[in-house]
Amino acid sequence: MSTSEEREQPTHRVGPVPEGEPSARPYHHPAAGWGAAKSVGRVLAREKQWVDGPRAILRMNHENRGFDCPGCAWPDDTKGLHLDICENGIKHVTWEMTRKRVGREFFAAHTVTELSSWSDFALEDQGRLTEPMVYDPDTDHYVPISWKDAFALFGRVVRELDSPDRAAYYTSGRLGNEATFLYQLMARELGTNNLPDCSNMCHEASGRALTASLGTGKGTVDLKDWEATDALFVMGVNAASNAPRMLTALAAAYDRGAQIVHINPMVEAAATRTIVPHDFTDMALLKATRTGTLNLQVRIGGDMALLRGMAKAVLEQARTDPKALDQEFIDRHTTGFAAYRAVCEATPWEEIERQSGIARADILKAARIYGDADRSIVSWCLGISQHEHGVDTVREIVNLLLLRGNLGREGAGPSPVRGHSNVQGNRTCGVDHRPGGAFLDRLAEVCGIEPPREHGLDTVGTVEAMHRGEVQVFVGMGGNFAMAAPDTPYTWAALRNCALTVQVSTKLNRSHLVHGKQALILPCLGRTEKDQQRGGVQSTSVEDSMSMVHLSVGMKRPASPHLLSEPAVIAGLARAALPDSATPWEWYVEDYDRIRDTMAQVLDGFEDFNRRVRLPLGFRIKQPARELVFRTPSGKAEFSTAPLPDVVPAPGTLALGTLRSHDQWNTTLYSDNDRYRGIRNLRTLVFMNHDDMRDRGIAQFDPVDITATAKDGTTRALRGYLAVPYGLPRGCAAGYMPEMNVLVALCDYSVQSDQPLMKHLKVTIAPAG
Ligand SMILES: Nc1nc2c(c(=O)[nH]1)N[C@H]1C(S)=C(S)[C@@H](COP(=O)(O)OP(=O)(O)OC[C@H]3O[C@@H](n4cnc5c(=O)[nH]c(N)nc54)[C@H](O)[C@@H]3O)O[C@H]1N2
Ligand SMILES: Nc1nc2c(c(=O)[nH]1)N[C@H]1C(S)=C(S)[C@@H](COP(=O)(O)OP(=O)(O)OC[C@H]3O[C@@H](n4cnc5c(=O)[nH]c(N)nc54)[C@H](O)[C@@H]3O)O[C@H]1N2
Ligand SMILES: [Mo]
Repeated sequence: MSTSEEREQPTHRVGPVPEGEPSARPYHHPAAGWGAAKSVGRVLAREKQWVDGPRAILRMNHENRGFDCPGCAWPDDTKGLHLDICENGIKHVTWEMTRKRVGREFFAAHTVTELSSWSDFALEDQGRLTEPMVYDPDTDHYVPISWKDAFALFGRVVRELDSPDRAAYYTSGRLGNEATFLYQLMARELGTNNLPDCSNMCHEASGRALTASLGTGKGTVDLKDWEATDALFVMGVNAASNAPRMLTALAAAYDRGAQIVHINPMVEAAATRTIVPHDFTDMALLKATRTGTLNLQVRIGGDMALLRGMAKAVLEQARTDPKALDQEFIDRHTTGFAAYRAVCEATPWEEIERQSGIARADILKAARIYGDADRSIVSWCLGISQHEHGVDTVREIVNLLLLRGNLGREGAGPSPVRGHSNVQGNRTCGVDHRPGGAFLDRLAEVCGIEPPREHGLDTVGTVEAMHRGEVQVFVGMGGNFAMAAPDTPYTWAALRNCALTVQVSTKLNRSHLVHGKQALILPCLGRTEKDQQRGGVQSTSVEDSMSMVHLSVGMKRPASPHLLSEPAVIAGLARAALPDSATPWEWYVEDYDRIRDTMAQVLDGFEDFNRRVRLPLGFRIKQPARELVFRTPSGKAEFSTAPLPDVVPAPGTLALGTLRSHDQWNTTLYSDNDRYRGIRNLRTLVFMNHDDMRDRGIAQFDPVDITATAKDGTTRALRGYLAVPYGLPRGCAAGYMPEMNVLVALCDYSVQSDQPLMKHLKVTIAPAG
């Protein structure tokens, strides 16, 4: 294997050109509040959206009369969806609603080679795509193509493949449920389960762990539980930036007297205090509410040890206090308890302290909070899942919850914070490279197709297969694969190796420039836009982090008359590739109720879909684990007994995690600032512990070289990044995605979840050479 240094290294800037000199100053204001309001004003001004922007925001998330916020997957308020908005949701909506357009004149004026030197920010900043384009290799320009010819090109290439497995169909978690269902139907009717998705890089570990422990791939709690719980454990999430509406729930919990423990190597803004953004009195009076009662700065990857320490403490307590455990729950609903107790007893405190980086006394504090609470919720995001031992760690979360019967009752249970607004719905509706047999049987019966039974490729597998030439067609239904996937140069070489790449997108991005021999850009409607079909204005449904399914209806005039909806694009692709298909693709697109009627027959929990999705707040998909019904081999909730992983960095090395700044949405950048971490005008940075910097003779803003060593021994480097001292535990470092994907080797994925190790790179950092 060649080292990445020999491959094409990205040299473009990701964020915008900084507006001034870099600076790093601690942020002393509460999260949200006026800092957020000011930032919203700037965004509305930049996109020239003073009138439409606020109007759209008032229509967001409103009892099935508005559209679902295309931002994060945090659920809507339970009290009738009043104005529960957030700064980053507004940024995201206005990003889609911009008045700027990128039409055929733009593509005529710029070659792909020229555009490749532009920043990712500048590409998206051109505005909304307006018509289908095809790559012309003779001139190195994208040129207009009709929808009919674009579909025909796809159909021709796909029909010529020697196997349906030579194509892969990627989804980013934006896609509505109806389009998702059609998309997986197309792939399976064609004969492949190659359905890589962003979940493969996101919460794959959570899904696998919860399925193994509880027989469900999802969390079991909803917002009402958040409102009723006594203790919240918030792990590995930067909520103020990435799930800002969680701030409201945290503030309310604090006001109610609940305990809130934040477990994170960084003390993030959501761990301290907030001004609830939609509470106008609080805003006017600058009234801040605390959002945390205890902070534990765990070492990167040390969460499992911390959780085991808490469990050990609960078990020690149980020797003298019969109420420490919920023995009745354990006896009736679980299996494997004795083995788990033995593992906890056999794990020495010294090892727990060393691996977690937390002193025993502090672990005992957290354990006491857990032991004193009648009802506890553990919530988590990427800080837990994007690790080698992500599955074991999520299972350890469940172990801890089971000890005190924190499942199947109000105010208790596991609560993963999902990423994209419909990433959970994508899985529910069939985007899964490892589909279950029962689902395929129903799909076969209802849709009259012969779905393939062998597992397909996930994200990492797809990159490998494209590299080897085994996958020759890549379709991206949304997303920005070239930047989101690991090992940037390797992924780019893989995409360039394809015969055809098809990107269905709303805005220009890097994945249009890093393309196959033939390439299509297919522009689609955004969620805010009116979707007019033969049967009238259509709505689509989405599922949030807490399994609530509700309708989303766009109302804005489409950015261009030539845009198609995602279901229409999929139907066009499918008909071209499957001219004799008995699936009524065109008929489905005329009226999405017809798609929903089919989905109701195929998908568990979607009975009577069309009626229930029109209820004022939609409906909640039934959660067997919530009812204490466990679809596990034993029929019970299963304790796990994995040994603690060794996560202590080798001498001289550091553990580095990649994360998002406040002003970005995955690969979409809004600015070079990271307000809550006090950073301005700088993205090419690495946060380091003060003493780790001193040991290496590095001062603030010194340029450094970061070298990552992969599992296979190869190295990847980023040069000239600026060091920023930050309150991180020793041995831990952090920097921004997607820039740092250059450091993530493709072979560095978890053997448990196949997820790239985006939160745990083994690096050395030295003054720039
Ligand atoms: N505005 C905005 N909202 C978003 C997104 C966005 O980019 N912008 N992205 C969406 C998506 S797809 C997702 S998946 C989510 C992501 O939401 P997050 O999970 O918050 O995403 P990251 O920025 O990667 O931050 C990871 C957090 O985990 C912490 N962490 C890192 N390593 C560890 C560890 O070993 N243990 C613990 N306990 N913590 C650790 C980091 O300090 C950081 O606070 O947000 C979604 N919402
Ligand atoms: N190093 C590192 N890498 C990571 C992560 C990390 O923490 N660290 N996080 C991973 C995670 S959690 C995720 S989820 C992935 C995200 O990976 P992706 O989902 O692939 O990336 P996004 O940046 O969310 O995709 C943005 C693009 O989506 C398109 N888009 C926006 N709205 C729509 C729409 O309505 N329809 C369609 N068809 N297209 C639309 C736009 O063209 C835009 O350019 O990245 C992963 N990559
Ligand atoms: Mo994600």
